[in-house]
Amino acid sequence: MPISCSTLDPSAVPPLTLAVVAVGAFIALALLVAVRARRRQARTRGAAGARPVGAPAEQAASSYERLRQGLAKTRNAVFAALSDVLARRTLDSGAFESLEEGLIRADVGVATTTRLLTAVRSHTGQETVRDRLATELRRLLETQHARDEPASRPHVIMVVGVNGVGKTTSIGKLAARQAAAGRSVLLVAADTFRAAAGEQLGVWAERGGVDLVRQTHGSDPAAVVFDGVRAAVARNRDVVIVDTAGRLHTKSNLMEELKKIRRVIAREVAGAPHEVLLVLDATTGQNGLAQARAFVEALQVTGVILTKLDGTAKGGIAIAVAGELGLPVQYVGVGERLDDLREFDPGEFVDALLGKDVLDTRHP
Ligand SMILES: Nc1nc2c(ncn2[C@@H]2O[C@H](COP(=O)(O)OP(=O)(O)O)[C@@H](O)[C@H]2O)c(=O)[nH]1
Ligand SMILES: [Mg+2]
Repeated sequence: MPISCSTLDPSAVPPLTLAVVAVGAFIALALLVAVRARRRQARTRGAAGARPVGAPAEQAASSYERLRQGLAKTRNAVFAALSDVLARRTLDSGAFESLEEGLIRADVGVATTTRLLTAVRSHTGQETVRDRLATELRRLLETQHARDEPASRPHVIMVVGVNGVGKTTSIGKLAARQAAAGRSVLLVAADTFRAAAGEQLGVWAERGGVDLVRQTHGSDPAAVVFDGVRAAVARNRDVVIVDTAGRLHTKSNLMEELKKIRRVIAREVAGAPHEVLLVLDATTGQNGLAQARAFVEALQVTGVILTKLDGTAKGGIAIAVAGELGLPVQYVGVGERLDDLREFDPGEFVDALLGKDVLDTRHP
């Protein structure tokens, strides 16, 4: 039987039934409101948690995390053992010696370690040893010039260093960075000494979508550079990066060859090379530093790319580069991935090396 309106007429319904219906409706309404509120809350949380990969804040965090991971060996082998000393507020002779030994073990170098600790000891105030050391490290690393953005075109970067330190790999990563920043890049394969070097650079050029100038194995490197720089001028390229040979054991004089390349570049582009970057392998520690001096003397090196920080407990070498060579570290390599070349940031580096969470074992 169809329900007629009169069935729902309040006057026709007993008061008790009316009350039950009203309470039921109220409960249903309250439940609906609660469920909606929970859904809204979950949506808000989900949106924050599911920020798309590559969003700036997340990229910065993961990028710092990679530096932290790269420095993990140094942090755990050296600074974690010193956490007791770092937490103190006074640097007595025992603490001084432990810290001195630790810094030298991390390859900071004797002279730089002494300088740093003298400065740390002279601090007055209530800061912890860690904070004083961090301040001095930052001060030392920041005495170097900030990197200038390429101003003239073409901006020529010459990359030098001994075999196997990571020149070609770093150039590949650097080219990709420049291309990603919207600059047109041309690579010059002037390591004509090793048969595979040109091909290796070719692979990186393809990967980064940039131009490459190379000649056959054994060609005169200065002639390749001449061609390369001319091509960059003709094609109006923003950045030229020159890969060079790094042999040390042959009769021909590497330094003379590199000086000649430098002269060719200077002749073709006024004010060039704008940067001469020396690549150092962090795993070779103080030996690498000794080799570096020969390049620094011969070539007016402007900065250092420090590679393979991820493979060593001697990450303090970055501090020695500043303290002993007086050169800015421009980039650090913390792995073999394309994005594992990072612009060096003193504050970030010091934090990653001896941050307050040195003993945080969640990040081995
Ligand atoms: N783990 C690690 N390996 C690197 C890094 N940079 C370069 N390499 C590796 O070092 C080796 C030598 O690199 P290469 O670029 O050929 O050195 P080059 O002779 O100086 O040109 C290669 O196996 C690279 O993958 C780095 O930052 N971390
Ligand atoms: Mg090479």
